[in-house]
Amino acid sequence: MNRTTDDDVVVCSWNEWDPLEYVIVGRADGAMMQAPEPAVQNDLPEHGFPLGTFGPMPEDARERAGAQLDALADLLEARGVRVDRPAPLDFSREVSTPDWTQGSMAMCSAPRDVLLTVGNEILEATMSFRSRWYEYLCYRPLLEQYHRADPAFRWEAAPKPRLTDATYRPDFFREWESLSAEEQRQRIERSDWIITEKEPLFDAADVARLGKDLFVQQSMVTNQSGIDWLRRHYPDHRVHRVSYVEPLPWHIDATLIPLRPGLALVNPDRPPIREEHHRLFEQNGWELIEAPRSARTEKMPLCLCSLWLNMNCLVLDPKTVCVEATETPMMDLLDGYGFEVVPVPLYEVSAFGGGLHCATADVHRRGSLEDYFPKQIEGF
Ligand code: DAV
Repeated sequence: MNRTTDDDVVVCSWNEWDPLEYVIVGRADGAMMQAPEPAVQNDLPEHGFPLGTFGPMPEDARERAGAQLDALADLLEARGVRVDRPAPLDFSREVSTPDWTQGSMAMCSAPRDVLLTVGNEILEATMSFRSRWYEYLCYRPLLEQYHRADPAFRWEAAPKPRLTDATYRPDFFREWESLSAEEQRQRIERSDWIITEKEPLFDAADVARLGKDLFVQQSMVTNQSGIDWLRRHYPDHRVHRVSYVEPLPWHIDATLIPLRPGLALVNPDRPPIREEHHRLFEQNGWELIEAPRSARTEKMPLCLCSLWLNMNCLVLDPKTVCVEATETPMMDLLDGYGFEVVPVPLYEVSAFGGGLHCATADVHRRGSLEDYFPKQIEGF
């Protein structure tokens, strides 16, 4: 249904590039290096967090990241985009369910990980870290408000996972380190990661939205069962299960970034496992551009993402794209493709969950549901 003429539309977004009118921008307040849990092993002794330790992110780093997120919100508002912000919890608190107790939560700087907007629906993802189990609460004040304001808004939540020990492969990280390159390669090809198939799991940031086609990456935080759940949840979409040659993948938004109809960025270090991936794009007239390497050679202290965050752009409309302000090679590339490139300083946020795409979640883009891949491939 094309709802874009309704005056009362609050929620609607079908893809990653239609003109952005309303967005959520994350916050760094209270951010924690989360307590150890089966899915996460942080070992950063040189930056104050040796294996097994946790605690508040350093106050000066948190302030710098918070200031960059605030400036991003201001920049978007100055360009006419309406911006909402989440309500942080006390992330230092221990939390529990009947099944487990977790020493702390994490942060709310990456709304993209939690909220999946498809059409007039926002779906709260299951998440797969115990430290992120309650993160959806940061967005509840906003979702309640949208639900009151927009009679067509569909507010959905995926089944909350149990996250018992049966959800994780024991000793995964130790075992991974002990594998030969060839054994690692075989596990990459099988998408054999830390989470089991016990229950459906996905992070919203493992989904790339391209109109009728949703590309969902199987990863350290998204399992096959989660992708099956999404396929049943979106019967009018085509859900493609994808994976790439990448050790320990999490989130598709530093691997495949759609820019406008017919054009997407791909990661030259992470080719797709299945050849059908590129064939599907090519036979529908899409051009795939290999992303240039980051202008940086070193990651921020405490950054758990890769340098490929340079790909993690936020498209404002099919002619305008926000790029991290120091990523000159990426800016030059997109400039060459005719985009107006908006440089946005966001490097400080990289230790707080990601880049421009991670730090935002769509509420409304002006556009309708379109089919950009009319020629499908059987079984992909
Ligand atoms: O390549 O490290 C980071 C994306 C986080 N949302 C990467 C993926």
